[in-house]
Amino acid sequence: MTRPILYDYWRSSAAYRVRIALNLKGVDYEIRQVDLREGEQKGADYRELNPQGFVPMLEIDGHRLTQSLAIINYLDLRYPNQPLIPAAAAERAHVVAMAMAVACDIHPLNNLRVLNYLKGELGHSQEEADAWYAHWIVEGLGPLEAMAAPNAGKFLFGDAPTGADVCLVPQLYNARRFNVPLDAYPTLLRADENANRLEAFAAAHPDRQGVPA
Ligand SMILES: N[C@@H](CCC(=O)N[C@@H](CS)C(=O)NCC(=O)O)C(=O)O
Repeated sequence: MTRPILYDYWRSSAAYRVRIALNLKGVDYEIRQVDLREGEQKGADYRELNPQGFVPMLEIDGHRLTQSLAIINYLDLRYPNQPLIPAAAAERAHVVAMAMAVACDIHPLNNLRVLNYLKGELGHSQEEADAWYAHWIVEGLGPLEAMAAPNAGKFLFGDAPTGADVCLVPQLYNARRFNVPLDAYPTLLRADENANRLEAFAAAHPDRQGVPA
């Protein structure tokens, strides 16, 4: 069987989610870096493969998959060991809602192209872009803390990692990079700490990708 190929960027939080999921599933995969700083994602060659011009993209089983949540869902069905999305309907909806709170409501406001547009075409300063970043993190993490707390254990839902933790950990990594205070989110911090103790999460960390900053 050919090894899956992950089109990745070491600091991309959406790609970081997929690295974690692949590691949790124990999938042996190959990485191809798409250098976002150099704009490789916008080049015709890459756009032909992924019209959205984003990482991650995963080539697997003869498919070319895009969108991190869709990829995680595929992996969960394809490799049923270590389930990332619970089977029971209400639990499933809860875990997916937490994952989407990060992936759909926080991350898109803070990704590279949005920050570049603010600082470029719209002429905002780095300070204003940082304030924008922190604002949307705080707007998103407060409600996520409240959503998670009642059913959290070691992780955001119970005592095993789910897709919600897979989305949380990269988002908190990003928040720390931008010096956003996180003390107000004890449930999120507990899940993050427990997740980072697992090799599947630790090995997916940007600093472990062997790419110089
Ligand atoms: N919703 C997409 C978001 C993917 C995304 O925004 N990827 C970023 C890196 S984290 C990217 O490729 N950005 C390229 C750019 O902004 O030009 C997913 O979850 O996969």
